[in-house]
Amino acid sequence: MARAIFALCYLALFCTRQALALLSQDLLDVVSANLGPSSLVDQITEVSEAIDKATEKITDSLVPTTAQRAVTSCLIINLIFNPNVYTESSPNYTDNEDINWSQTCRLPAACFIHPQSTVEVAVVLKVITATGAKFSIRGGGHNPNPGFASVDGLGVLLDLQDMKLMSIDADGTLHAGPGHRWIDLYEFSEANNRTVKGGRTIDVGIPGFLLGGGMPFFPTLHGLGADSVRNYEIVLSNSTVVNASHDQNPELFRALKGGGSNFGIVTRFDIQTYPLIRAQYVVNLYNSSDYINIFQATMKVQKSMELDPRIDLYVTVTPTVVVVGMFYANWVAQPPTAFDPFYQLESLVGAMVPLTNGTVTSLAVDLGANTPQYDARRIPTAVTTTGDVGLYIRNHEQFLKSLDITEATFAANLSYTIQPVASATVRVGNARRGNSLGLDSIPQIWWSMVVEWADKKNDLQAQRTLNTLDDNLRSIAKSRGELISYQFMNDASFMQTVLDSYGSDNLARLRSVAAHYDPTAVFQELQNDGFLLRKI
Ligand SMILES: Cc1cc2nc3c(=O)[nH]c(=O)nc-3n(C[C@H](O)[C@H](O)[C@H](O)COP(=O)(O)OP(=O)(O)OC[C@H]3O[C@@H](n4cnc5c(N)ncnc54)[C@H](O)[C@@H]3O)c2cc1C
Ligand SMILES: *[C@@H]1O[C@H](CO)[C@@H](O)[C@H](O)[C@H]1NC(C)=O
Ligand SMILES: *[C@@H]1O[C@H](CO)[C@@H](O)[C@H](O)[C@H]1NC(C)=O
Ligand SMILES: *[C@@H]1O[C@H](CO)[C@@H](O)[C@H](O)[C@H]1NC(C)=O
Ligand SMILES: *[C@@H]1O[C@H](CO)[C@@H](O)[C@H](O)[C@H]1NC(C)=O
Ligand SMILES: *[C@@H]1O[C@H](CO)[C@@H](O)[C@H](O)[C@H]1NC(C)=O
Ligand SMILES: *[C@@H]1O[C@H](CO)[C@@H](O)[C@H](O)[C@H]1NC(C)=O
Ligand SMILES: *[C@@H]1O[C@H](CO)[C@@H](O)[C@H](O)[C@H]1NC(C)=O
Ligand SMILES: CC(=O)N[C@H]1CO[C@H](CO)[C@@H](O)[C@@H]1O
Repeated sequence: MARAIFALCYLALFCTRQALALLSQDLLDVVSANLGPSSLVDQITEVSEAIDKATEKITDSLVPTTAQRAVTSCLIINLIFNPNVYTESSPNYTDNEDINWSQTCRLPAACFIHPQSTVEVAVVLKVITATGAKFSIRGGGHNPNPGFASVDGLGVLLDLQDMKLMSIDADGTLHAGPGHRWIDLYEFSEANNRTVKGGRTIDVGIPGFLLGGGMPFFPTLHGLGADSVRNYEIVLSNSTVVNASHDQNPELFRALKGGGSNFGIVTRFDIQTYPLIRAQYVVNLYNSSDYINIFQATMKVQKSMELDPRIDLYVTVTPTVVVVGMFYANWVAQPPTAFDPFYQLESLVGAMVPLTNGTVTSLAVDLGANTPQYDARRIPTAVTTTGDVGLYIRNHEQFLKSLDITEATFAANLSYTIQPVASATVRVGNARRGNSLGLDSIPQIWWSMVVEWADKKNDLQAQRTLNTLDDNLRSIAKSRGELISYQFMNDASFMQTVLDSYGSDNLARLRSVAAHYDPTAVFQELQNDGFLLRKI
């Protein structure tokens, strides 16, 4: 639709000229509609002539190129928001490129923009929509899919890292800006004797995690990350700011719980916290050759998760060792007997994290401190199944075959994680007015498979390997009647169609919310990439 309007305007040059000639006035309108500070009004007024002159770069060309749109956007935004805009000539430009977990995402945007407030986001978005520039939004930059929270030199990147806000109400509602990483929220909540449901790695960003559903520690206790969000403050495509909660814009509220970046730019999350969780945890390493016994133990703990919501488990399988995180939401004299199947295994080779009484913060910190950190190109894929030892064994046998083939062709690390999700996790979400994910309340496994490699020339090979791992698990599960269509956005690759996996009813609701709140399809057409409705 946005493109259609631009196309019409190419034909009638006058139309474009008229739309853009008013840009500086439009920007002032955005500031006043959002009660922005007078300093911002002054700043725009001061450079209004330059803004309107800059737009000539677009109005003067019959068919502006993608590059012209990006450059013009950057130029106008720089006029207003310097020094929070970084272009190729800025000394900090490469720092901006490198804020990403996977090397594949370190892309050279035409400019990196760091808005300082919601009204600045609204102004920047107005410039982007007026120039028709391609853009991406970045929170913590942990999504490993290239082009999602990164963009090449033909687009602009909105980096929300400076939008840090943290406060907590007497009722335990935490207000958080999108610029935080989970460690900030963990520490702040715990200083207030509360626990927030966030990522299991301290430097994962708040916005991407929550918009994708969010797998926290102890998911059986209070549901997924998104299920604890009470309100989103969001900038819509026409630069209007609204709240989405179960009282205001309830359909948008539901859509944002798992629907990703299809509806707007979230500028604040209001999150329910819980009385402080005392976490007892251990992370053990087992010899991978003992996989049959390890999977039997896994299945037994999964069954216990249905009975005791304080149990949390993850199992990461690598070619040499299996990493088993066993967490319990209470300090108990002895680890619960539910974990005995693992304690009884003879293949224990050591502890990555020894048995500790701590909190979710210390757990996340200890996990990070003991996980090897190194730069790599990485890509994950998400598969969901019901749980069954036979499936785990058959899948592992295929994994070993893929490993052999890969070893003979290129240097890569393959691994996968079994994340058990108890039926109660889904019930919590449903009780909180639902989310977009389309999950059934049954015990299930969210698999995350990862390929990691170093050399850019192996990108395609890595993708093929990942697809093989994904296909194998899917076909084994399907043949056993154990495949669930759901794909967990936070662990999914760009090759997957996540929103489609939520089921046709949910997809239809997401489409209708997008049509209502983004009638000109800015987030579909101008946004560079993502788990977008346009791709389905
Ligand atoms: C080491 C590691 C550990 C992880 N652990 C977990 C875990 O325990 N549980 C879990 O669920 N996931 C986990 N993940 C996955 C992680 O949650 C996702 O990759 C998530 O997208 C990261 O959030 P971010 O803000 O860092 O993302 P970004 O990469 O910044 O953004 C992700 C997506 O969200 C969009 N976006 C970002 N901010 C906004 C906004 N304000 N408004 C609208 N759209 C926005 C981006 O455009 C992009 O499409 C992990 C990832 C890594 C690399
Ligand atoms: C820019 O570089 C300076 C000096 O190296 C550093 O202090 C600052 O944090 C950097 N800013 C960003 C946004 O990377
Ligand atoms: C948190 O709890 C401890 C122990 O009960 C108490 O001493 C402390 O004052 C509490 N802190 C806050 C911020 O409520
Ligand atoms: C959103 O809700 C907050 C808190 O209730 C309120 O202060 C703010 O004005 C609301 N914003 C809009 C745009 O309605
Ligand atoms: C795992 O067991 C195999 C034999 O089954 C042995 O060769 C290997 O060294 C063991 N690995 C570790 C990490 O203990
Ligand atoms: C954890 O706390 C419990 C209860 O206070 C105690 O009995 C147990 O020994 C502690 N465990 C560890 C590993 O510190
Ligand atoms: C594989 O993992 C090891 C650490 O376990 C790391 O040192 C190595 O660089 C990785 N290899 C690739 C190709 O990423
Ligand atoms: C902005 O978009 C929203 C959602 O489509 C709509 O309700 C609102 O009226 C629009 N505001 C303006 C100023 O056009
Ligand atoms: C700027 C920044 O955060 N860069 C990081 C990108 O990711 C690698 C790997 O985790 C880190 O080493 C960099 O510091």
